[in-house]
Amino acid sequence: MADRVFLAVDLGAESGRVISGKFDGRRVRLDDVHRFSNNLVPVAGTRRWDVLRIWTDILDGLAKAAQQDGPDVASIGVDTWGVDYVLLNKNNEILGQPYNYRDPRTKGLMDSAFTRVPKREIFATTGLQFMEINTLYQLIAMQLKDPSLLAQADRFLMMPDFFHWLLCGSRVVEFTNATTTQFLNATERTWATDLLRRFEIPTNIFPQIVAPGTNLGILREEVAQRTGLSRVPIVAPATHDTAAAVAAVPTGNTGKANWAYISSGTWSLIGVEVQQAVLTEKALALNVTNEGGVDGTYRLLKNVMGLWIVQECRRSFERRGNPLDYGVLTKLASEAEPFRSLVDPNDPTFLSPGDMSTALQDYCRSRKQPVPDSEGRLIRCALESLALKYRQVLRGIESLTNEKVEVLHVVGGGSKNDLLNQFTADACGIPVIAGPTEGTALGNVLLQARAAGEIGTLADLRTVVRESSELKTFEPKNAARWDEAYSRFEKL
Ligand code: LFR
Repeated sequence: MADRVFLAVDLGAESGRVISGKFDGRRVRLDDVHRFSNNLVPVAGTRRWDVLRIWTDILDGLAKAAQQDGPDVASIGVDTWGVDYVLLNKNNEILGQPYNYRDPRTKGLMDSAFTRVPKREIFATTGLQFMEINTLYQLIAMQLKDPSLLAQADRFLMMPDFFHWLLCGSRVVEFTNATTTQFLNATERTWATDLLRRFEIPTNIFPQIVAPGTNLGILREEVAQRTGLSRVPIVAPATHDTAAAVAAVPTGNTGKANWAYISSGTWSLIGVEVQQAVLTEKALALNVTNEGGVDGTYRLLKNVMGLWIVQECRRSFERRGNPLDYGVLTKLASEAEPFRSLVDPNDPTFLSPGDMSTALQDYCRSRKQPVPDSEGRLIRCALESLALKYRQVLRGIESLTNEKVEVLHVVGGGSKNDLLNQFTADACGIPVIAGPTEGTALGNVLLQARAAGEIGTLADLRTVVRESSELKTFEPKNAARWDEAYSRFEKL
């Protein structure tokens, strides 16, 4: 029998892909069928996503997949980043041009929101970390700026749900991405309608929430015709990329029970898997988050600014006429002097600065540190600072769970960065297991395979990932130097 093919549409804040996952019952092989860029689009002082361009690329990708694997395609599922949404009116018109979460309209809004509903109450209900990008503040901003759009809205869909709607007409929201909104009740796992009402956000626009693995419908006739695919099922994976990536953490054979993960890409999502959301005062004080995962699990984690800092530095260099690829940048960083200047990667100035290298330099200057004045120095500063931040977050999470993390799995594109992996092992003082680089896509594909009855438990799914991936281990070194750097970092 031919392998069954599950198509994953994996959309990131930098690029999107259509990937075919061929599953033989034991191992899965991924093929990039179509890759396209996806960047925020500046529109008259705002920042948007060009969702129709993304959709066109998805269609092109599906058409290529039809040519390669047509008859074997078993289902299609979409995952994306969190927090962003699309509104439809009752006639299915898209309302407004969907916003990118780095749009400045939510700047400063959190504090005024807390005067209406105290921060502590929002956390006790939703368990979500406070970030300006959260959907809650995006909707509050919309309500302030142009209430007419929300008034016309009939349906709120998260980004992956919107593409599922385009594929099959479903108008539901999948659970994992819904948990990134900061208006999902983490205990009841339903929309936090009381909270929404207190912010005067209409509650009738929020649809049914479905679990990862739900069959959403059949590929629309016109899409089947245009792509050459047959009318295959559309299946929600874990639609939040981080949820899919963590489902695909290759745990199980290290002999170490207490593992943590970093889903490393534009963001670094670092944390542990728990069975229930941790909604304590201490969790609030540490500003950690509880995001929904597969099989009722939660991810207790924190967002760290991640490789966004490096990506944006690269754009700064390019603008200055010095285009360098990531390999070269990492090499320059490896040759630069260690621990020369350190930053807190989560400083709000790094969320969307006009120019990242200037932002890093200003930060160092204002804290009387040597100013990183070359490409190598800037990237070294970013990578060492990320590793130190990981240590800080892990310590915080250990203090919440009372369990010492013994091994750290790094999954996602960022796990290709050997230098950062070594820094991470060194800073955290535990082994780092890097890979798979395709965590999210594997999670997406295998959750579809599971919905098709091909895989049993989450542990079985993780065994498939292990069998299908090349992993690389980094042992910690240079403890004393990193301890010293960490005490400097903590004082920033
Ligand atoms: C990672 C991610 C994070 C989320 C951020 C913004 O791609 O999904 O989990 O906090 O993007 O949506």
